[in-house]
Amino acid sequence: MTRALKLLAVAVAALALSGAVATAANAPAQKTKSKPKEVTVADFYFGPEKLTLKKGQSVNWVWAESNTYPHDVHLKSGPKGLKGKASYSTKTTAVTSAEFEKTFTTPGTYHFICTIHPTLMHMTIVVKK
Ligand SMILES: [Cu+2]
Repeated sequence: MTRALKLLAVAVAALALSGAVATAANAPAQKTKSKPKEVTVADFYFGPEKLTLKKGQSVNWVWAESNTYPHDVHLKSGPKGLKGKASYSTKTTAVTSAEFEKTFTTPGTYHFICTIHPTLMHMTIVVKK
């Protein structure tokens, strides 16, 4: 093995080690919070179109990299007395490279649309008590 190769091997080993340490340090935090459910925002659908959550679970909308049109996530209707309604909608549209995460703490039925393609892109989220 040449000197340069040896140095490279040491650097790779160090990187792998630091990665392992970081993963171990993050593990307890991941246990306390359940992973968000992922919804794909694509031309021209939300996938899946229906989700059932437990109170306190989160949804992460992820814009597909294959998109060629802009989309948003907009709360059309939610449970009665829902507070902070505006926080359930994105403020802008995006084509790709975007995510929107929201935690649901109020039980009930939520209807979401893309305001640009409301007849094609709609989804329902039911939050159980
Ligand atoms: Cu759209």
